[in-house]
Amino acid sequence: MGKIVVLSGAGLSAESGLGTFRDAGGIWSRYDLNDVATPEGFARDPSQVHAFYNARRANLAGARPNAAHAALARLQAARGATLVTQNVDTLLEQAGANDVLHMHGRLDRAKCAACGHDWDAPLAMQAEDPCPACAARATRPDIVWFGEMPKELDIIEARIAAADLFVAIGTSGTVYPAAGFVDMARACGVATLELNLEASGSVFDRGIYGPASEIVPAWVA
Ligand code: BV8
Repeated sequence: MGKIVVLSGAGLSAESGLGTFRDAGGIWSRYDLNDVATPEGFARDPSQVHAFYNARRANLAGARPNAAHAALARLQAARGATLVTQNVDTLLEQAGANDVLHMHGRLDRAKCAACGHDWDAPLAMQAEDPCPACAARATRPDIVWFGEMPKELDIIEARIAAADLFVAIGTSGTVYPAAGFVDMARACGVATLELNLEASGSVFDRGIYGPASEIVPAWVA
């Protein structure tokens, strides 16, 4: 198994209690993503967006990595795997992983909407918090919202093109450009594998299905 690139989604952290987005009862069934995960929603009502992410930051504070996070940290230590995640939680880091490519940002980081400065987020954040660099009262979560450019795309796409195996774990393959990574891998002749609770509908060479905390350690072993 030469160079491996792993893309993870909310299913990786589901068994740590962080919830997913599009499963029954998921986050998007309780919140309108246009209100809490778009720049327009933030401009309309920054307090509502901060309340949404403050609640998720509090949820994360009580969560622990599960066996799947630990297995991916081991895979990275043993094989130098590139860990890309759509998740904004830090459970992979808490399990010992390094250099995780958070393409949708991170809950533990804040950003100034005025000057772009970013810093470690407090547990509860509000828009009136002054930016440490320019003092503007334009604090926002350092999260990639719909319509915003994902982070680290160049390095992610270069790693996928040069990989021997692309693995997607716990993602519904709904959100682009992440959902298109498997097609890019296949176009580059890279083998593809899906690990999920059930088939997402995207086309992979192979699939292993079951709860991440069981199938990921078994696959990594
Ligand atoms: C952009 C914020 C411009 C963080 C999120 C084509 C190309 C480019 C863009 C688009 C395009 N078509 C449409 C677009 C626009 C849009 C988009 O994709 N819309 C969709 C809805 C159609 N994309 C964007 O706006 C992106 N930006 O386009 O910029 C651009 C881009 C490239 C080049 C030039 C210009 C921005 C996307 C990021 C938006 N931010 N969230 C946050 O609040 O968390 S997206 C949101 O969905 C989350 O970040 C989440 O990570 C992401 C994906 O969801 P999943 O992780 O897959 O979770 P989901 O609930 O859907 O599925 C869970 C899965 O787990 C299921 O498969 C389930 O079976 C499985 N599971 C459950 N339990 C378990 C399990 N598996 C294993 N074990 C278990 N126990």
